[in-house]
Amino acid sequence: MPNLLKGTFEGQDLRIGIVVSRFNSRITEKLLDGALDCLHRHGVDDRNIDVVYVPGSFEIPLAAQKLAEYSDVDAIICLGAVIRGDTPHFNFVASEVSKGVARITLDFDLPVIYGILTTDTAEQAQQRAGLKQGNRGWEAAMSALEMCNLHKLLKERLHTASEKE
Ligand code: INI
Repeated sequence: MPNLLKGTFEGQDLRIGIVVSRFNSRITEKLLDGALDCLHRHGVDDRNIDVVYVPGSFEIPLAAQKLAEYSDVDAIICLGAVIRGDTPHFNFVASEVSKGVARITLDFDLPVIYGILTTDTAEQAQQRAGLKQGNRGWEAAMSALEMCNLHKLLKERLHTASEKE
């Protein structure tokens, strides 16, 4: 039987940062509601949650980077909605935000969760923000909880392993 390393979903004692875009706020507020509901249900205290608003998804990486650099959060959840029908530069905004989030998570060795919807229509985004297709904010919060706990576990294991050498 191999050693299984899995993150739990326990939220007690975790500190979480959330960066949420105001662009398409009717959708992103639903994502935020979903994320907060998930964190509360898993034991994260409101005093340990910082919510940072930015104008649009393009600005999410800068705010996430500041949280990663200057706060003591265990994970950051990024929430936004980029809708193809709304913008001729859909590909540009979607690609910049995904590159930014991917860079920060590795540069800061911190779970930074991509909870940004990229859809063709507002209707598709609504479906993924609490209607038929679940709530991407809730799912992003679940990923944050799991990755926080896995990250801590891996750090402990690798630290212990390196001490033995
Ligand atoms: N920002 C979004 O989060 N979603 C969009 O669909 C969107 N559209 O359609 O343009 C959008 N644009 C704003 C962008 O993120 C920046 O805030 C803006 O360009 C200022 O830098």
